[in-house]
Amino acid sequence: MPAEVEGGAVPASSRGSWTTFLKSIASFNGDLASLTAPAFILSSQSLVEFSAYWTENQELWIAPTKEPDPAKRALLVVRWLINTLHQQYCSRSEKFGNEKKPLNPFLGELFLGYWEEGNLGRTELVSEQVSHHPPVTAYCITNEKNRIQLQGYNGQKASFSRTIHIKQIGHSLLTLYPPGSNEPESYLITLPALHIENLIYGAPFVECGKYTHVVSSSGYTAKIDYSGKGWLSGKKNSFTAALWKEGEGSEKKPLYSLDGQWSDMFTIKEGDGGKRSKDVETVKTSAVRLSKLNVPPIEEQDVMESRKAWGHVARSIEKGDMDATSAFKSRIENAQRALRKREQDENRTWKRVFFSQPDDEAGSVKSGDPLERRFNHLAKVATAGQPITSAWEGVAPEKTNGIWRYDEEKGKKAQRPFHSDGLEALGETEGNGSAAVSRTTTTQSQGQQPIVSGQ
Ligand code: HC3
Repeated sequence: MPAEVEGGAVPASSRGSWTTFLKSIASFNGDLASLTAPAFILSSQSLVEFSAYWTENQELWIAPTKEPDPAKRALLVVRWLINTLHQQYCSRSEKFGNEKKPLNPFLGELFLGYWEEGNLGRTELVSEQVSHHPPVTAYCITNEKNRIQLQGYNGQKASFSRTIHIKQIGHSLLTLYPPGSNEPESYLITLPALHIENLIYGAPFVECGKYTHVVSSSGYTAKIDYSGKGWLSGKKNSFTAALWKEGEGSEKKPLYSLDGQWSDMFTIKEGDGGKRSKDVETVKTSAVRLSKLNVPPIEEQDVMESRKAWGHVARSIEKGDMDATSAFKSRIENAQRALRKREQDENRTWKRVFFSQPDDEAGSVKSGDPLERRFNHLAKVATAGQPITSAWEGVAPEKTNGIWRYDEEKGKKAQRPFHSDGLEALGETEGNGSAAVSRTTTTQSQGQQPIVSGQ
């Protein structure tokens, strides 16, 4: 069957279940976790792993730390970010449009790893599911050698109108030190809206919508505007972007303009990108060198670490055994429900291993910390001077169960086993222990150290 007819890209044996799935999403409640998708569209990877996509392009991520000129440095940040979109939103489905439904992380799920590249040094990744209702993932990625850190958190709110639309709630904060400086520079990065394209044909891919703001404490601001393929014209994953200095330029009078496809090629030009603008660089995002993330071997992982915890489920999905998939998933879900009930009865809450909310007494993050002060300033620029109310989805605490920050004190203390009741949290007992997923690699990584204390 040609791919352009309804369900045309779906294996013949699954077309019925695809039609049923399409009907069910027309009335779903906005909670992505509640979508029951057919077996062939299930991924064995949990969303908690997606945090790694931010900096698989290690060289591009670290490049701004070597650039003394603040405008060029801000441009390098934007160049890294646009390349990151390729990893985040299409690296899983580039060829055939087969974006799958990831596993929904359970509260406390962890994904830890590191990249280590010759002279780039070691970059540690910590990703933790900090909230289940609503689902929120927090992450922190640090390279101490180059004094750069990216941290953030995100949740998703979905709705249906002709296709699945996803609002991303949360933000990311990049902090680095310009060469030779001890003054940190931060960049607030807002998250784009998303929608799923090609759903009807059974070959889904992600398209970005609306815009992303990048606001720097050095005074530079960038806006990336997304567009996609329309009925008659346009190319998928298209964008235009402008970078300017607040008070000296504007979106219409930028220092640099960028345009192209974030999944393919884009061009950086000086000025407004008009005919007389000089090309600075053309970048092919799919050709960018990616670094390999090292994840501890399964036998060294804690029970709450993603690939260990989902081992049975992942293998059942890979084998196409739906009964086993549901049974193993239910075991985790039931154990989680029982644990939440017990916590409620005992008037206690789940302890997050690496992240805290500002001023939470169980953590060391304070709303007066320098990073929080820089964040508040940048958020005001991003919201055009409006007070940062909960209406702004870059922060909306009631939709993400709070604001989440990497807690350096917790990070220093964190070590396996991360929770005394980890086995119970997953419904694991002697004899039904967890199993490995095949995607394993090298040695152990620990909690992160601060790149510079007090930032
Ligand atoms: C929408 C999405 C889940 C969320 C994924 C997020 C927003 C997670 C945070 C990362 O930093 C960026 C990111 C990338 C991809 C997003 C996923 C794409 C598809 C998935 C849906 C829940 C799947 C919908 C089901 C189906 C069958 C259409 O694929």
